[in-house]
Amino acid sequence: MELTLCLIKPDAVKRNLVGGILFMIEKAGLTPVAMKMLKLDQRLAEGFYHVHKERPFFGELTEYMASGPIVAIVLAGDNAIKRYRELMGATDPAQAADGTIRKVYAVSKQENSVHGSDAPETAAFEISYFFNATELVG
Ligand code: 3AN
Repeated sequence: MELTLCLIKPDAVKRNLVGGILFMIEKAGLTPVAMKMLKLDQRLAEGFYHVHKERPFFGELTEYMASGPIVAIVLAGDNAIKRYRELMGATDPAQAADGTIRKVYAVSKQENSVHGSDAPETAAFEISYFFNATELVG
């Protein structure tokens, strides 16, 4: 059993896609064990994406992530990190495979509807960024 962090990003929350995205996640056999809606401020968005701080799109990315409510979800399952990354699809929706969340819902490379941890170390950091151990259930 592995845990990973999913964020439903502002573009998707604004377009009422929380249920549609959760439907795809649950149908793929990944199980939510913690969930909350929140609105990041600029500082929290920058802390979350600190690994990208040298990238040219860092300012735009963090502004966008603080532009509206998001939903943070901890997903559990065997091999959850890799399985959820596959379900999300490529960063650029134009490159995303059929049946992936980004192929179905994402608007652009930036407004790409969902985030997923990419390795066990990042999953541990990202889950603890939003949740206390006592908030993980199931
Ligand atoms: P992924 O979310 O697929 O792991 P990363 O980690 O390379 O992608 O990028 C983190 C986030 O930064 C992406 N989800 C996307 O919102 C944004 N991003 C990545 N590449 C670009 C880009 N070229 N232009 C604008 N935003 C980008």
